[in-house]
Amino acid sequence: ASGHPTKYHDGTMVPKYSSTSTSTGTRTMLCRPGDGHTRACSHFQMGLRAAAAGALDQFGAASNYWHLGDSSYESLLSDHFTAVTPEIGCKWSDVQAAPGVFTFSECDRVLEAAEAAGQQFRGHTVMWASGDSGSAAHAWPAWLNDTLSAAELRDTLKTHVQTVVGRYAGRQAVYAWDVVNEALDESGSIGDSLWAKLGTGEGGERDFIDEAFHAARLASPETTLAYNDYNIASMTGWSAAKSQGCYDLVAERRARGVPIDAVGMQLHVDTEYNLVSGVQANMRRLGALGVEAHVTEIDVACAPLGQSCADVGGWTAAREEAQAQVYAAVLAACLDEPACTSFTTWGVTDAITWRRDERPLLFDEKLEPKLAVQAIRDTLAANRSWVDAYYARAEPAFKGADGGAALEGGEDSTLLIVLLAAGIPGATLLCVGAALAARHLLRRSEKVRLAKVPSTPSAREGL
Ligand code: 9MR
Repeated sequence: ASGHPTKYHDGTMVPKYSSTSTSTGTRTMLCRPGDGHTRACSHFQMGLRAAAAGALDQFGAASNYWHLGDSSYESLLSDHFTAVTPEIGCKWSDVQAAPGVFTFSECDRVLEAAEAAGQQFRGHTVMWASGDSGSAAHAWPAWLNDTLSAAELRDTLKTHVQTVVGRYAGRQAVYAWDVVNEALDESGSIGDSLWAKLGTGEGGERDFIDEAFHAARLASPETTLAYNDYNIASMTGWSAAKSQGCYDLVAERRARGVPIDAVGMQLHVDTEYNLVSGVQANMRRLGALGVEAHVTEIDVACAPLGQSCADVGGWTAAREEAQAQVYAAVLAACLDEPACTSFTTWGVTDAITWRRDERPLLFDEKLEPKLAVQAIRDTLAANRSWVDAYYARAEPAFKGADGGAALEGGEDSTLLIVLLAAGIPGATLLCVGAALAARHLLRRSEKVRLAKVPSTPSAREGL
């Protein structure tokens, strides 16, 4: 696109995608009914947007304002997604790079493009809790440091939240804000950060999380307010402790009247991810708390974080298929849980992503659809073959007779995973048998479904 930077913040080059020639000129092939069939077109016939519209409140993608104005990129965004989240542009360092000086042009640009395309918008992210992760460095202006006293920090936080959330209050397209991002450490405790200066919330004083959510609610009473984090999605397996910490953080604060409406599960995962049943169980327990679960940043890399495709034997057909299965399984979990209303991928194309060597998104570097597009289309159309394949491959113990993804309890899977990890074959077999028998009984009994959680706070209060 004309005018967009050629380098990322870290100095690496912004990759270029190339367009496919069609009879209508040079434009990336977007398949619609009646188009001539190429490899890409045989994957799908029309945009995912229409298929997703009735199934979810939002089927979104992170949008990068650098690339707005590029017609191929914009077409992909608007043909396939009902909502966007600004990947950059609305973060602290973007909107208040200098103390008291607010600049909203980049954030506005993403919102205005979404409005023009008839899409919804998720504000991301009002504040970043920890300053220690690599990506957070970009979102954390240098002036926000511990030379500020506790009182100054509290004022700074309240002013920032109210100014940012307040600016967009009443804009129809804005369905939610990620108010606090990444406050928990891997053990599930609130991590160490500058904000600790505001106290721990004991003795009636508000900690930074309380303060941020109260300020956001005050600024925009109708917006759904979310706590957003990574490694909190599954309540089983290696993320169980952090997921529990997130649940406790939300439950305890809601009990005190802190307005947290939703939990954003980032879901930066890879093709070997095998905890989707635990994600679904977590969505259910959050729903029981009256909280929405949003899949906010899913991407499924070919390799674990820090590795590239080359490190794991290259990008193969099997990888692409496994990727499609993981997308389908998480989407199915979301579709099956009334608490899960929103599903957002962290970008659109492998050409524009923070995991540039790992091919994590739905469209490839030439903006052509990958198998994951077909998997999502099929799953939205209630064809669960990709989901069945995921469970058969990644979580065989939980593959139901109908291939469904439902897991009726988290505890037994945690035990199973522990036993598997401990390598106790006899106990594992017994446990698999018990889990299958329990599933059979549960499936026969009447399933109590949660009432659909309304999407606006006022509607929720009316319940
Ligand atoms: O993908 C985003 C990348 O382009 C930015 O440089 C970085 C810092 O602003 O943030 C990345 O997005 C992060 C998101 O805001 C929060 N969750 C983790 C995402 C990946 O690091």
